[in-house]
Amino acid sequence: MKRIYLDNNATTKVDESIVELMKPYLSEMYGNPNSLHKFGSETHRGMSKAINQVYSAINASDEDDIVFTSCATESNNWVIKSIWLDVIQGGDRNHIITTDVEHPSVLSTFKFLESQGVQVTYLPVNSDGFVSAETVKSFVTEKTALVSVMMANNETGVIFPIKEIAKICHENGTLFHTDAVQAVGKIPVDVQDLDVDFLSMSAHKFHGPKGVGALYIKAGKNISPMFHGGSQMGGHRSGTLNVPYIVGMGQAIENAVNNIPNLNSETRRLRDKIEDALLTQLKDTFVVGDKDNRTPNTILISVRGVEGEGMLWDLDKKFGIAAATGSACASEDLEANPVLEAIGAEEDLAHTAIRLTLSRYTTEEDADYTIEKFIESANRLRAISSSYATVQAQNI
Ligand code: C6P
Repeated sequence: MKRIYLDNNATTKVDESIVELMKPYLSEMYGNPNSLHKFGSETHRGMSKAINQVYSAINASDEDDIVFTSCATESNNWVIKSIWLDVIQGGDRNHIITTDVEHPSVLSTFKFLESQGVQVTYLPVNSDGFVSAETVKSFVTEKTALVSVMMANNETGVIFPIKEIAKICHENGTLFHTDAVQAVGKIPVDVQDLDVDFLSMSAHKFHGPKGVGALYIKAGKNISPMFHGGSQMGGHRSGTLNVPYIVGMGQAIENAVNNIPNLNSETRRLRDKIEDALLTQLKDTFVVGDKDNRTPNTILISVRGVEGEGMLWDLDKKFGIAAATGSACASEDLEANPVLEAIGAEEDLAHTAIRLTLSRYTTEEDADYTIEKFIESANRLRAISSSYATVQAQNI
């Protein structure tokens, strides 16, 4: 059976060249980069190169900080909880803002702070899954310590107006963080132009290894460390550095940024091909978000009358196509898709989401096969769906 991987927003295949680059750092080059001997200096060189690669990929300035973490979940938790410690506790700003559609690593952290007495505003999205800068503006006050809005949504790919939101925050003396996990390596990210204070990213979303991420910290915006200890990463995050993974992340981000034009032409063409074919050949379907305002690899499609989990099972077991019903970390709970809920879809419809996410490795043949099998599967499941029979009866 064929195996087609269309779950690239959950994680990506590690580039072969990255695996090769990491290998020596897992065998003969094992020195601690903070050691003063030759073993240390050779791994230190690899580390420094990786830091420079991350700086250039997001156009950070020399005075800014890039701190490697274990993943974006850590980066998000760290920045949000540190602002609580540093700014909110004991200060006169006790309000924070995020959106209804953030990744759980942001939403759950906001929920935790809410349980600790912080006032939280969860911004609604419109029917396109979009949050406008005006919406943010209407909720920011002189009491707002932090706004955290993702750069691109992991379920829909919808891109949020980060530059405008950062400007509104700064006019009010509010700090701004963006979770750019699904943006880095897919669309240009220039931290100086966006003028964000903090930005999270994760290597495994752009063909790097899992278990390594980073937090960008704008010059002068210091936050308390989450891990206290040695002086690694300038004391921002103590603990011996994971050199092989950091080296892998550095090269992966450089490769991904160089590939952005190709992703936005070739991968986007294949994405649009699949999307257009499904929308025209299957009745009662819709895709969330304006095509021109989405990351080029992402489709979140609702197929009325078809349970997302049933469709996933069919695609995977019968046809070897790996898709998702949404975020991988919420895949075991069989809950409705949170983005479809946030855009106001009724209960039945909110269970019909399928996320198809492509990568630079997706081929024309993969796209054609997916179109054929997706339609076959949707039609078969609809034929045995009582809820779709009701929809059809209403349409007569
Ligand atoms: N989203 C998805 O299926 P980690 O794995 O901790 O490095 O990244 C977490 C994370 C944070 N923010 C966003 C926007 C994300 O998409 C993710 C990971 C995957 O959508 C797995 S849950």
